[in-house]
Amino acid sequence: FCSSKCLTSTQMRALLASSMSTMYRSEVPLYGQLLSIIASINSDFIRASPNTISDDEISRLYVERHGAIRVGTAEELSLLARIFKVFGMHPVGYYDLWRDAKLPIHATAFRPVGKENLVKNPFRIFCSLLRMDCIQDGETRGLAEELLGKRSIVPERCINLLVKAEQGQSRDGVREAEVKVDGLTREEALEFVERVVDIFAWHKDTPVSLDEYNLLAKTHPLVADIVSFRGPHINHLTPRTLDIDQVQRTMITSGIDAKDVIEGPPKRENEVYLRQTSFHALSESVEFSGGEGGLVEGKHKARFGEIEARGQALTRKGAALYDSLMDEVSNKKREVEKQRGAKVGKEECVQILRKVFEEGFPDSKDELLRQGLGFFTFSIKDVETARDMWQRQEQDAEALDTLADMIKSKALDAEPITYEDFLPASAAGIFQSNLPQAAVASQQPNEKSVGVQPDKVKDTSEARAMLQAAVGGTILDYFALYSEQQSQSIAEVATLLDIDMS
Ligand code: OOG
Ligand code: NI
Repeated sequence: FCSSKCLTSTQMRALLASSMSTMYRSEVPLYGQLLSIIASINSDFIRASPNTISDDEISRLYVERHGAIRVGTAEELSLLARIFKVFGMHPVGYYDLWRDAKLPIHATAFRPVGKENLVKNPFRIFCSLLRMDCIQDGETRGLAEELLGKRSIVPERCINLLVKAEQGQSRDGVREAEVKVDGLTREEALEFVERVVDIFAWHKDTPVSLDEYNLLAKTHPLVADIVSFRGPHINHLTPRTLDIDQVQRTMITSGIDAKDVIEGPPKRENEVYLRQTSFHALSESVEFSGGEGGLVEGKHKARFGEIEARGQALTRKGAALYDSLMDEVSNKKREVEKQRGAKVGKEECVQILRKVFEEGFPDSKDELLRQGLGFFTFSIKDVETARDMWQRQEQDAEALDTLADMIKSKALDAEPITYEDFLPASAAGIFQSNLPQAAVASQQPNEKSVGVQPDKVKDTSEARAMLQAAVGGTILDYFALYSEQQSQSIAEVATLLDIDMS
């Protein structure tokens, strides 16, 4: 009924991202300071090397952000999955952080799918779900279940608007751009965005007492963060930077309490995957219930600011190579520490990482393509040469080699596909660097001190099935999405050259 005046899911996503950013800047002023550091470093970078960044990248530079939230129950996650769908954000990827880092959660990321949607606004939310199966302490579990059972994170008005929006959703449109949210009038859509942002606001008052909070936190600080509050407050937002190494240095020289090292791969000529760093979670005052005047002052640490730099998406083969090199880095560090009997310093960590990747991971477009390590899209530069080379290729030639040869001969151009997802090990590093030290120590086999001592932990496929059911039945596989994008690009080139390249 709302014809041209209703909003598209992309427009709503853009509004969501910018309203969240405004809210977070006022809640966490240090995040605002981080944004201005990034803006000036990005400008310096563009001025110094104006041709290294594409027009698409420039146009989405200041909207490229992600945020993270943590929810307590499958029901909460289900509601949020329905809400994010209205914004064109779909669950992609499964992250088992218990398996990977002994954190009592698992996660998916809600994000736009399809090139056009990503170019227009790539905002995504990393969403963790508490895993009761990872909490052995009965008292903690009981309290957590009671608190979560009592709260409702989405107010009734917001649910009504959601239902209206869903009634207008006639088709799935996961990859389509310009999906109109025609169940809502323009006014209702704007109100919906505002009410959705409210779900993620910070509430300094909590219905739990200090003793209850301490019980939850002793089991695991993440449990306390997830169940003690009225809602799933946004715990960080992440703008993009063109020079993450410079941001890291500037944070340190500006006296910001930054993370020790940048997560992810080292700096490369052809950037791959995702590099991230952050300032540590702030200690914020909280009003616990109880006490004389009805409340007790205390502290809680959860909210921080993060920066990301995205590179090329890796194929399964590239991802396996990345993982094995990361294992090598850990082994090398451990070896050095054992020999020396002391921890390796930040600088040395960076050196080890750089060396292992220099030796083990190709850093030229040609090799990344030829060895099938990274995903690309292709465009034609010289039709005649391209057609000629394709037709002359040997019967049993590898398609990737042919493409690489065509690029060498300037018949084709290849553009790396940007990685739009998350890295389990980096996510674990980000979580851990923002937890109190006692909990970090628990990553070692001795977990007794924090009380997360599961005996009935679900295995990854069981846990995944549970999360998948909660988000509506499908978690998209990001390898499949990138691979689809690459194949589609090859098919388009083939059509233009009027040959069959499949
Ligand atoms: C999420 C941490 C993961 C990332 O960028 O890897 C994450 C959280 O702290 O809730 O956001
Ligand atoms: Ni993050």
